[in-house]
Amino acid sequence: MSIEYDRVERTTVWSPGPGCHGGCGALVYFKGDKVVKVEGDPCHPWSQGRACPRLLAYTQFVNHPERILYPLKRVGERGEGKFQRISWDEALDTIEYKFKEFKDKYGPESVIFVQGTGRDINAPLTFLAYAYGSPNLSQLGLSGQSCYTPRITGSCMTDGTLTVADCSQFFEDRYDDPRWACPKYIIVWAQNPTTGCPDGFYGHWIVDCMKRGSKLIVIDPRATWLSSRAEYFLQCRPGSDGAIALGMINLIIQNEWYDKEIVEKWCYGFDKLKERAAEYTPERVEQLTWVPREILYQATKAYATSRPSAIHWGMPIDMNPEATYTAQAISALWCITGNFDVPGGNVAARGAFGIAMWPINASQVLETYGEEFVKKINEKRIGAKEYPYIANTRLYIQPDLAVEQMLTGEPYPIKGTYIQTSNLLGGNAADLNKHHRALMNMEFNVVVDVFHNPTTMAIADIVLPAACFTERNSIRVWHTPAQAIRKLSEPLGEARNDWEINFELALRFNSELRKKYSKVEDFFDEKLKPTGYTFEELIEHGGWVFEKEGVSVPYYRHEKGLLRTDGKPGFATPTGKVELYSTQQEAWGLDPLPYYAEPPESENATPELMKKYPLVMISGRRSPLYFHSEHRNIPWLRENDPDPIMEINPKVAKGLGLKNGDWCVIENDRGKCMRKVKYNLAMNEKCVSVPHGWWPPEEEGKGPSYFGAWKYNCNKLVLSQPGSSSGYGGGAYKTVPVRIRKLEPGEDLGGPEVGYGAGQPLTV
Ligand SMILES: Nc1nc2c(c(=O)[nH]1)N[C@H]1C(S)=C(S)[C@@H](COP(=O)(O)OP(=O)(O)OC[C@H]3O[C@@H](n4cnc5c(=O)[nH]c(N)nc54)[C@H](O)[C@@H]3O)O[C@H]1N2
Ligand SMILES: Nc1nc2c(c(=O)[nH]1)N[C@H]1C(S)=C(S)[C@@H](COP(=O)(O)OP(=O)(O)OC[C@H]3O[C@@H](n4cnc5c(=O)[nH]c(N)nc54)[C@H](O)[C@@H]3O)O[C@H]1N2
Ligand SMILES: [Mo]
Repeated sequence: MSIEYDRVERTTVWSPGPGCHGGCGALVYFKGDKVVKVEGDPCHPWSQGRACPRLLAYTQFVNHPERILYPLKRVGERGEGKFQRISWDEALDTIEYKFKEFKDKYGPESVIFVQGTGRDINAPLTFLAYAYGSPNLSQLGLSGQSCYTPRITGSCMTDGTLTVADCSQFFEDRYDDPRWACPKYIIVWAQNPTTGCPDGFYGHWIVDCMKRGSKLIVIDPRATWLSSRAEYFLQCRPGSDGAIALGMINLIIQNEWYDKEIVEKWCYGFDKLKERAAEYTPERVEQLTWVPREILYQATKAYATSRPSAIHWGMPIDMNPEATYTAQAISALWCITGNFDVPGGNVAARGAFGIAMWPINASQVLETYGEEFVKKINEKRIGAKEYPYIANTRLYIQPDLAVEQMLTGEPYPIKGTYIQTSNLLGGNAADLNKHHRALMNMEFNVVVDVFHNPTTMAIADIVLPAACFTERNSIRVWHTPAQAIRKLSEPLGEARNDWEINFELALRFNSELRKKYSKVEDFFDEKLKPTGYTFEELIEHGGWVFEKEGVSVPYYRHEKGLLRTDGKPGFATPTGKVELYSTQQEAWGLDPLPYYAEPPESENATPELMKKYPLVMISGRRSPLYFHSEHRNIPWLRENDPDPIMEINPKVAKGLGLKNGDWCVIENDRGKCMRKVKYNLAMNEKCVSVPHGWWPPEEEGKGPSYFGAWKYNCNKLVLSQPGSSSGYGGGAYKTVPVRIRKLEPGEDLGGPEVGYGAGQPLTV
C-alpha cells in the first residue's frame, strides 16, 4: 500500500496507542500533522524493526473518530451517559476544589489514586498522589496485587533484586556483544511472551535465542506456539507452580545438580531449604501439578546441568494467594544452579543508570521524601498495618481492603478516586460488581482516558482526555537503555499528556514544587542526570542511551559491589547473601521458607465444589490484537479476533452439547457471562481458556448495558479476597471453578448491582 507522507519521525513507544509495556522503536509517518503510517524502527536495539499489530494499527487509534478530545463533566445521573464539554480550567479547578475539600474534612488519605498496569504514567501519578499527600496509591482492581508485585517481591526477598532471562537486551550490540552467551535452556514459565511481550521483555528475543541454539522448557496448562517447539512441555494444573518449583529444588538438591561453590560462598539457609523441599517428593508433586514425574525429572536435569540457562516467568504466577512464596522458590532455582547474573542466565534488571523514575519501594520513598513522610504515610496506608509487605516493600495499598473500605468507610472514609489508565469495570477488576458498588459509593471520581469505556460511563464525574504516545514527551528507564518518547505533533482536540495534567495538579496541591519545576521536562532533566544528557540532548542523541559500565550493566555484580547501596560485594539482603531462608520474612512473622499453597478453590482445596463446578476457567490469556480491554474499536485488529470466545477441548464441548461457534454461558455462584465456543484440540480437558476485557464498543454505552460489560466480562466469576499472609499474591483469575451450558434464547446475564453473591467464596 503506497502512502503519501511528508515526514518520518523516530521515537520510542509506550501507552496510549499499542497499550503495552512498551519500549519498541517506531518510525512514524506524517502527512501534515496527521499520522498516516507507523512501522518498526530497524535501528532500535530492542525491537530491531519488529512491530506488533497494535502498533501497526496505530493510525486507526490516534485518528479514531470516537477519541475523547475535550474535558467532560457528567450531567444527569451516573450511568445515564450524559457528559458535557468543559474547559481545562473548569475541569482542573473542580478537581482541585473537591480534593481540597476532602482533604480538609477527611484528610488526604480519603482520595485513592488508581493506575492500571505498568505505563509511563505511574511516575507522574505517584508524584501527584504524594504532592496531594495521599498514601493511597493503587492498582485497585488487581485483587491481592495480581500483577508482577509478587514476582518482584519474592525475588527481592531471595536475591535482593529482580532478574530477567538474559537475551542480550542489556547491550546495544545485542547478540553480537562478546560478553553475552546464549542460554542453553530457557524455561518459559507461565508466560506467553510471543503474544504479550510483557514487562519490557520481548517474545522475539526468545525466538532469536532459539535460532542461536537455546532449547525450551515450557510450563503452561495450555499448548502455545512456544510449547509446540519445546524440548519439554510441562502441561500443569493452573495454580500449581509453587509445587513444581519446590519439586524441582528437591530434585536438584537430591541429585546434587546444584552449584556447590556458589551455594557455599553466596547462599544463606541452604540446609533449611533442603529440608523444606524434601516435602515435595516426585509423587506428591505429580499429584498436585498433573506433570508426570518423569518429565519433571528430565526437564529439571536439563535445566540444572546445562549452564548457562535462564528462566523467564509470567504473571499467572502472581495470581495465587501465596504467590510471593512461589516467586521465592523459583528465584532459589536460578541462584543454586549458578545462573544468577551470569552471561545467558538470569540477570539483575536494574533501571537504566540506576534511575528510579518514581519512588516505588520503601527505601526510595525514604530517600525522596524523608523519614517523617514515610512514617506518616504508613500510618494511614490501606493494608500497611495488616500486611508486612505493604508496609515494607512496594508502596501500593492492599486493593481488596481498599475496595472494602470504599464500601464501609472503615477504619476511615474514602470519598474520591483519581483513576488514570485503568478500565476497572471493563476488564481489570476481579469482581466488577463489587468495584462498581464501591465506586458508586464515592462522592467524586475522576477518570483520565482516551476513549469512553464501561468505567467512564458508569462512574466518572469528570473525564479528562489523554494524549497518545506520538503526542507527548516522556521517558523510559525500564530497564536499560534510557529512552525518550517524544512529542511529534500537537494532540488532537484538547487532549493532554498525563504528565502535564498530573504536574499541573501536583503544583496546585503543593506550591513548593513550583520552585523546583516549571515544566515536566525539568523533571525529566533531573531524572536523566546520571546519563549525562538532558531530555532534549537524549532526543538529539537518537532517543536512547545504554550505560557503558555501572549498576545496570551485567554481569557478576554481586562480586563487584554493584547490587548493594553500601557498595559492598554481595546481595541486597540483610545477610548480604542469597537468602534461601528469608531473614526479612522471619522478622515480619512470616514463614521464611517457600511453600506451596493451594488456590482457594480447587480440586484439592474444595473437592466437593468441583462436583458442582467441574471445569477450571483460566481467564485472561493475552491476545496479540488487544491490550486488555482496549482496541475492540480498532477495525484492523477486531477483524482478526472478532468475538469474545471461550476455548474448550472439542470432546468436552460435545459432551455438553456445544458446537463450535455456539454461544454458551459460563457460570458459578458469583455470576455468569456469555461466550462463543471455540474448539481447541490442545486444551486440557479439565480447563477452559477465556480471554478477558470484552466490552464490545458497538453495544449500548450507557447503563445498565455499559457496552455489554455485564454480559461478557468473565471477572464477574472471579473470587476477590486478600487471601495471603504477606498482602501480596491474590486474585484467583486463573483458577476459577465454573460450569458451562448453552445460552438460553433471550437469557438475562445479570446487570450491575444484581450479581449474585459478589466477591464471596463459592458454596457447595
Ligand atoms: N497483546 C497483549 N500483551 C500484553 C497484555 C495484553 O493484554 N495484550 N497484557 C500485559 C500484562 S499487564 C501482563 S501482566 C502480561 C501477561 O502476560 P503473561 O505473563 O504471558 O500472561 P498470560 O497471557 O495471562 O498467560 C501466559 C501463559 O500462562 C499460562 N497459564 C495460565 N495459568 C497458569 C498457571 O497457573 N501456571 C502456569 N505455569 N501457566 C499458566 C496461560 O495458558 C498462558 O499461555 O502481558 C502484557 N502484555
Ligand atoms: N480475567 C482476567 N482479568 C484480568 C487479567 C487476567 O489475566 N484475567 N489480567 C489483569 C492484569 S495482569 C492487569 S495488569 C489488568 C490491567 O488493567 P488495566 O491497565 O486497567 O487495563 P486496560 O483495559 O488496558 O485499561 C487501561 C485504560 O487506560 C487507557 N489508557 C491506556 N494508556 C493510557 C495512558 O497512557 N494514559 C491514560 N490516561 N489512559 C490510558 C485505555 O484506553 C484503557 O481504557 O487487568 C487484569 N485483568
Ligand atoms: Mo498485568
